[in-house]
Amino acid sequence: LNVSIIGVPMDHGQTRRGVDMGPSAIRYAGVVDRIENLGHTVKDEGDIQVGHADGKVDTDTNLRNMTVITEAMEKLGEKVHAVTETGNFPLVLGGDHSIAIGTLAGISPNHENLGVIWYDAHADMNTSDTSPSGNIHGMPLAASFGHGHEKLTQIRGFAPKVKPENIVIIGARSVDPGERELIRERGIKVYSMHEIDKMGMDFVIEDSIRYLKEERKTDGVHLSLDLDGIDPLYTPGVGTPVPGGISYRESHLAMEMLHDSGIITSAEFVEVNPILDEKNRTADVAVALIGSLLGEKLL
Ligand code: DIR
Ligand code: MN
Ligand code: MN
Ligand code: MN
Repeated sequence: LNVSIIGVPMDHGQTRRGVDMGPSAIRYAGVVDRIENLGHTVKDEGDIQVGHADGKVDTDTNLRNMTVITEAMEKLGEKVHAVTETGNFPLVLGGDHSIAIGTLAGISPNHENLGVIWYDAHADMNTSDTSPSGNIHGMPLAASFGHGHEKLTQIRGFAPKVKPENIVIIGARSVDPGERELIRERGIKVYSMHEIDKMGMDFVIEDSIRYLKEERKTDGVHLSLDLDGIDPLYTPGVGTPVPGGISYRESHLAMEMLHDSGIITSAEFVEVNPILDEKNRTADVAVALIGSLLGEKLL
């Protein structure tokens, strides 16, 4: 594999500063060596330029830091698209989860029928109308299937980036009322913590692969992994920790099974905030999981 790393030092999609240092924290934790040691080649493409923002919620749209985010997402979308055109595997490092809007805008045109796995404590399906916070990091999944304010849905001039029925959410345990309604209405497949506890991660991933590959017949799957999907015991350096999450072992199993399936064609790891962390533990977990996703095995 030829892996292209793209950093997105952005914290404007929520209100806790420091997640803009996520790409640095993940690089510091050794992501390049970890991937190269698996026999892949790595090109670090550097960071997308992100402007400054005043933290205000736009009164017309109820979107916080709207302009600076949409500008950065246009740039990220262009960059990710250029990388996919070279045939490299895009690995995007966040940054808060609003960056998924740009990543998917870049990936989507190279697929007829893209699938998405959203590994997260949250559904990230709010809109400017339903959001309790105005924080765009709570909206990227809705925006990507074309739901929400056109400022977010129309990045790179088209919508949707993915069909709602090609999405699988894994690890959800904090879902807002508007999101719950949308999940039902659009038929989004969700494996919440309830299903993970009851059926095990082995079944959940096996069934997600079956669903996306055989039933939905996707021609590539993007993994969007929010580190808050994992239990804050293991990943304390995130802005919105929710207890009762996916374990470290379950997450490695999930990444290993996804690797073996061969369905993953791009990935992003988001919400690493070294300021809220203990000795960069969360970036260390991100790098370990990236290793498993890209083929690391004990034996
Ligand atoms: C909440 C939190 N649902 C919101 N979302 C988070 O602001 O829309 N997503 N933390 O990762
Ligand atoms: Mn998220
Ligand atoms: Mn193209
Ligand atoms: Mn989350």
